[in-house]
Amino acid sequence: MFKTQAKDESGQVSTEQIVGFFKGIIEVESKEDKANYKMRKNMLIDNLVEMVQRISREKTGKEILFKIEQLSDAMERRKFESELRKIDLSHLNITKHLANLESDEILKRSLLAQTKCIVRLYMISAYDLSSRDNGSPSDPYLYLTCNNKIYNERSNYQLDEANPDFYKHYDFEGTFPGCSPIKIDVWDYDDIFGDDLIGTTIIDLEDRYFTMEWQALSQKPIEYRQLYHSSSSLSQGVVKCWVEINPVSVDPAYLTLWDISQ
Ligand SMILES: [Ca+2]
Repeated sequence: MFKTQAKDESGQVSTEQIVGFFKGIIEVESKEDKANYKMRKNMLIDNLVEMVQRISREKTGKEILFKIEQLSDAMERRKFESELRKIDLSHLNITKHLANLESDEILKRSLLAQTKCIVRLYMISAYDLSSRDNGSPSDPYLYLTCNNKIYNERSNYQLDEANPDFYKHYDFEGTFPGCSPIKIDVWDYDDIFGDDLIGTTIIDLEDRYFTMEWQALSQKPIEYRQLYHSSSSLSQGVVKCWVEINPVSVDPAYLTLWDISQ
């Protein structure tokens, strides 16, 4: 590890090496501001919860079993949402508002816990793929990697197609924090001269997992992602896809497996 030596700015011999990068949150604030913020936040949460419980009492005669601390748990969040549906409040995005208000605490808890998740990537289509063949469009296929798991769709390449449809989903396992990004490579199939990479896009999963606003979305947004190749600064095409991340502890009954097959 310390075999190589280099001189630093002061001319001293240094054996320092970069062996990794730190990713984290740094809070700078005054004690007073923090106390005020906490008080205001708790008041908003209490009011919101009280409103929900009042409506629940009126509609069903009982309160919803719910604790704000449970919002960091994806399973509990879904249970709470299904209770809100029963009293016709699902359209108000209450879970999302509560999760936003409580996001600092939820984030702290989820950063301290190791959560094993299923990462589900829905690949819809790609378009405007640049050609890697002389005089004809590429013959594209997907090559997907995440945490050492690989999906190689080489045998499903699509002949002369700059705008291929995929309509398939792919599951990966990952533990948060620490999950690697998903790497989406689109390759051009070529039996004679060898396959060529058309382009790559990388989806950061931790950014999504640790963003409460993203977590609270029951339908994750479709992403249009540009593909890039090291040989050019220009986009080599676009893939259309979306990602879902759910703890393995979540009961599949609470998860929707979207049917995107044609
Ligand atoms: Ca080809």
